[in-house]
Amino acid sequence: MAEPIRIVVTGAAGQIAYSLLYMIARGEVFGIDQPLILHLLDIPPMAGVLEGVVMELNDCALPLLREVIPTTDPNMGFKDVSAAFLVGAMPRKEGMERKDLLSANVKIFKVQGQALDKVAKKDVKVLVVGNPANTNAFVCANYAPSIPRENFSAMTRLDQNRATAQIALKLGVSVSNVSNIIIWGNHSSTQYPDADHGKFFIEETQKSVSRAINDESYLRGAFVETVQKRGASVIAARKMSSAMSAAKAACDHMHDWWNGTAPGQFVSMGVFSDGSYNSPKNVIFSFPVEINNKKWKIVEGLTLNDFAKSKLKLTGEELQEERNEALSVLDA
Ligand code: NAX
Repeated sequence: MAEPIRIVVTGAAGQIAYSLLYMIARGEVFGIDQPLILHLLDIPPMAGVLEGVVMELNDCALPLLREVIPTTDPNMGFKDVSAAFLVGAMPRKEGMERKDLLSANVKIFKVQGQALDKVAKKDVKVLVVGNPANTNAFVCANYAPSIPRENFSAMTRLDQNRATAQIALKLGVSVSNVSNIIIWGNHSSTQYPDADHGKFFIEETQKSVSRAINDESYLRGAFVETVQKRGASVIAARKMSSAMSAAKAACDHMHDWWNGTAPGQFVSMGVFSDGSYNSPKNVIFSFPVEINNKKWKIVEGLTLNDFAKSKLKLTGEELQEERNEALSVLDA
């Protein structure tokens, strides 16, 4: 069997991590032949809760799990890790302004970027889940100059999964038959879920999603809104934010990054923008990507209509604003 690799999950005492740790430790991301050492990072007030999580992971008796290391020290949490799930973040509290939330998180992701830079493996793959995910990933990468920028990403896979599930429901097919639904831009309500390039299989024939649905008002209206507001709908119903689905999406994101995408299929990831599709450069923007040998590449050459272009512009502007606010906090 292979040598164990070290994986860190931050926010390890929180609700997403509670599902995520189990999925990772079962082998759903790095494979059923890959032994793991899990690092669980949280903040000092959560040290006791972390102990309980460690007990439960041990009690799962998972064959791949060689060791669990709970810690509240980023330098220990990120030591020699090959992959990092950055889930922990400052939650928005009642009466808190968006600016205050951004400012608190910018500071967290600066510290974590510095620790990654110092002690993680140089080829570490970093997935930021904690919100504002895109801007947090931007900050983290900027404080880890010795790690390539393309190793930092933000999660829009939950949005992609939500969008794919909506399309599958609409078409009355299994979700596994639908692919190439795209999330563009920010993981926020300005994101643009785009089914125009989607494909699905029915009776072993590949078809176009938009041609089969043939309802522009749905694809530009209810579909987009349902996906954009899905997080809020889950909170309204569950009185807690998405956790199981967020954990599954984090696994999907890292799984595809680690193992690659199937020929002709793409997935959405927040990655450093090179200006493709007229997006602003130097922000973490969600694009359709293809992955080979653990390297992602933005899918080029897709045709965007004017509606899509206007949506990309809006979400790009929001990301530039967030980045500039983050930089002003860091400069202060
Ligand atoms: P919880 O509040 O249950 O858990 C967060 C955990 O992070 C807590 O245990 C907290 O102590 C810890 N934490 C805070 N600061 C930390 C630090 N500096 N270092 C290490 N740990 C720290 O939140 P949960 O529901 O698990 O959500 C986690 C984050 O995911 C939130 O920011 C949330 O907004 C974000 N989400 C992002 C999604 C995405 O698609 N990108 C979807 C789901 C989720 O809303």
